[in-house]
Formats: sequence, structure tokens, C-alpha cells
Amino acid sequence: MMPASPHPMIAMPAALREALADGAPVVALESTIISHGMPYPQNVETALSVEALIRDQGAIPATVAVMGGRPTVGLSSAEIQHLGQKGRGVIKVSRRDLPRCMAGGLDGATTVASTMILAARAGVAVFATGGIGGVHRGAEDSFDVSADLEELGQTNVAVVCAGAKAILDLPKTLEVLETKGVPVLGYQTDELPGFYTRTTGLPVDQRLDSPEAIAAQMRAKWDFGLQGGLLIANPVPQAHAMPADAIDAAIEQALKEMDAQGVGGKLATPFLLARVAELTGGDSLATNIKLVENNARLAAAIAIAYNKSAER
Ligand code: PSU
Ligand code: MN
Repeated sequence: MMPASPHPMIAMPAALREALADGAPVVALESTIISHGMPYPQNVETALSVEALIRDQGAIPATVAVMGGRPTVGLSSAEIQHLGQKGRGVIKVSRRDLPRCMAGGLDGATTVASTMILAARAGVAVFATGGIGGVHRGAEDSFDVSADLEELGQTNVAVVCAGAKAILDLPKTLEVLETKGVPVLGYQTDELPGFYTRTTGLPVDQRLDSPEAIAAQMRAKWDFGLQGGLLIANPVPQAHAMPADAIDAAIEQALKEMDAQGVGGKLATPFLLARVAELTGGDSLATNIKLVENNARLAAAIAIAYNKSAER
């Protein structure tokens, strides 16, 4: 299968463009995790170490953002540093924010949804992140459902995550993923992982134990013309997992504060992530870094297996 040529509005370093044209394995990485998901300087250190891990595995990293209005796939280290330093001073860009950011010539950090959009338009099939957005608790009143779920329903990218945090309503999140036809594949697990924890008591659709088995499902889905993503849930390594009760207490507290302060919309997720991190102390940041690195390694292996499956 010939790799699709990148959309002409996408900026990409020449080396990455050539690698994609040659059919090399590439892993996309999001940038909201850098600007809004972690504090400086750990955000920049993590973004760079994740890129290095992907290279060590034999794949090519491509961190995604909007830079000066240009949808960019494959940021330089200087651009990653810039987004990390500006932190919440850059726009958090999901699908609906892309036009504003592009037309305004602005810098924007891409969420899971918009990173999928840019990756697909660049011809990148695999994307590693930490946790996805989902259905918020109380969504029956607030209607707060992340655009990440809509995107997983329509854009052809495989997303590797460590599950979703219990700031969300996880059973409702799984229901929406089912409705949108998104396979939720547990990597070497039968349960949806809970980001900081390895288990949630909720079953995934299917357990798969190898990158090759995951790549085979990507092929089956897309070769048959089924639009949309696949979600690969990769539990944080046991040695770095956190005790569930400590996190649950922090989440309850953060949700109460969010209600009291009337925070909503696109600020909800960053508010909850930051409060939970503060309330659990530095331990949660250490866990967060380890799970992102773990996802990057698996995503590289999936990208390699997916490309090999095209050569048969
Ligand atoms: N969940 C996390 N860490 C994150 C995010 C979610 O555990 O960094 C970020 C991702 O960029 C995700 C976005 O795509 O938040 C979801 O935001 P919203 O709920 O506003 O769609
Ligand atoms: Mn939302």
C-alpha cells in the first residue's frame, strides 16, 4: 500500500517527510500534555525523553502542534521547549479550535482529538499519549463529553494510552466508545487501566498480547474501509502504579472544588488534572512520566509491526 501523501497545509521537517514516503514507522505525540498536562520543566524533559525512547525502539517520533498558525507534525526540540515554557499561555487546541488558531497565526497545543486529525493528514497511523478525554462525571447535566471520543469515532489513527483517569465517568466513556465503533484493546490486560492504576474493574473489548495482533486489527479495520480509530489501553507498569484510594480521595476533592468554582468547558480537564496532581503530591507526576514512556515504547512496536504487515 502506498503511503498517503501529507496534506499540503501540514508543515513537516524534510527528514520526516522522506521517512514517511519510504514507509518508515512513525509515532505521533500530542502537545497539550506538554503545555497543560505537566509542569515545567518536567513537561519538556518528558517530551524529549519520550522522543528518544521511540528512536531507541527503531521508530521515528513526531510531536504535533500548531506553530504560528501552521499545523505542524514533527516539532524541533526548540519548539517543544517553547510550548513547555509557555505552558497554559498557549491555546489548548481541540478540533473546534483549529480554525481559530490557524487563521489567527497562533501557537496551539494539540489534544488527543486534534493530534489525531493532524497525524491522519500527515499519514501517521500510530499515536502515543498518557490519558484520553472522555465522558465527564455529571455529563447527564453538563453534557461535557470530550471531543477525543468523537475523533476516535471518525479518524483513522491507533491511540495508545494508559486508560482514562477516574476524573471521568469511565463506564459512560466505554459506552460512548462502543457506540462510535472504537475497539478498546487491552494490551496484556483484560481490564481498562485507570491511568495511575492498572485496574478499574471494567472490561476492555478484547485482550491482545502482542503489537502484531494490534497491527492486524488496524489493517482489518482500515482495509475494510471502516472509518475511525482504535484505542489501545496499556497499563502503567506495576512498579510505578499508585494506590487507588489516595487518588480517589484527591479526585473527589478536585471535583468538589471544580463545582464550587464553576469551572467548565475546555478548562475542566486541565483544572482537574492540575488539582489532582497537587493533592497527590509529586508521586503522581512520577507515575505520569513513567506511563507516557511506557506507552511510547508500545506505540513504536505497534508502528513497526503495522508497517511490516504492509510488506507481506
Ligand atoms: N487526560 C490526561 N492527561 C492529559 C489530557 C487528558 O490524563 O493531558 C489532555 C489530553 O490532551 C486530552 C485532553 O486530549 O486533555 C482532553 O481535554 P477535554 O476533556 O477538554 O477534551
Ligand atoms: Mn469538555
